[in-house]
Amino acid sequence: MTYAMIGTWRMAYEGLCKGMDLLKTNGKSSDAVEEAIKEVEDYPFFKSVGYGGLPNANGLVEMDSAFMNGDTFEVGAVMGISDIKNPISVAKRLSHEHFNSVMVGEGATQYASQSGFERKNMLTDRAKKIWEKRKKEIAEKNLSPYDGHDTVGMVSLDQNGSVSVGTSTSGLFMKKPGRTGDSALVGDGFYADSEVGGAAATGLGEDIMKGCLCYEIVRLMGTGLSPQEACDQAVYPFVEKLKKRYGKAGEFSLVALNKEGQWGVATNVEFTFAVGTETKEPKIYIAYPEDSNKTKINPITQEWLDAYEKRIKAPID
Ligand code: SD4
Repeated sequence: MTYAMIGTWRMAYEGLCKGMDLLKTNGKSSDAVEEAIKEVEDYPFFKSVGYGGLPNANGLVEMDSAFMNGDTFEVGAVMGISDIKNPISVAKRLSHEHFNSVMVGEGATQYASQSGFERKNMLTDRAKKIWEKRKKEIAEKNLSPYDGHDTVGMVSLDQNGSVSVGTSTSGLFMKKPGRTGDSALVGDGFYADSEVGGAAATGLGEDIMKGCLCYEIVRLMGTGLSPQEACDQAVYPFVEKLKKRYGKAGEFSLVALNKEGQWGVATNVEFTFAVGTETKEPKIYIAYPEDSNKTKINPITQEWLDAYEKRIKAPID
């Protein structure tokens, strides 16, 4: 059996490489997802996931994370958890519970610390500075606060044919305390069925959840569509439908992987992602929406990567 892994955004890459190393040596897809996402959560310069994630409107880093095992349909999720180093590990542990497997807010944080998960102040000085600066700009220039948001989502297939998916995010920048998006809602921000494949989402959760997009992609793959066909068919017509009936559509990007290790992506904005398969080393790509409901995908350029590195580490004045 083959193995493969796909993750949202450029930030997925280093974690995905670790996950692929596990898969190569016959590791489990569930462990690959957890290891990969922990790597992203621990890196302080990604300002939308884990340590270094931007805080909510009150200055608190509230995180959402979920895990799903595609063999058993076990789902675990936390929403609005704070001061915990690796929310993905909490979500994965919760997935083993039949009851109390999805937890929110203080209860989630309390559960995690009582269960021995490492506590950590997730607000870095850098994230605090960005937050303060942005708050000032919003007040002075009447800007919309809701940008600077990216979820890491990983889908992985192991050599035993098991598919797992995980997500982790600090959610929308300047979100109201208590707000949650799609990332920890099963079927919206993630879904996995080992007989078919899995999918994960990033973007404006309030709109992604209107289409249950990850479930829809997996359902379409189950009818025989390739991951790319399923992504295209689930996402682009829904964006159009939303524009027509709701008047607008936020930014969405979705990734999918099937049980053969084939993958696909759909997005209505410029979107980077990382993917590795048994035959192709992990690599970063960039995707764009094209006319006629299709996705255009190119390998990332070194120039893009250099500019990105500079941007995420730029001093905050
Ligand atoms: C949310 N989907 O909280 C997340 C945020 C995100 O790219 O992924 N933005 O709605």
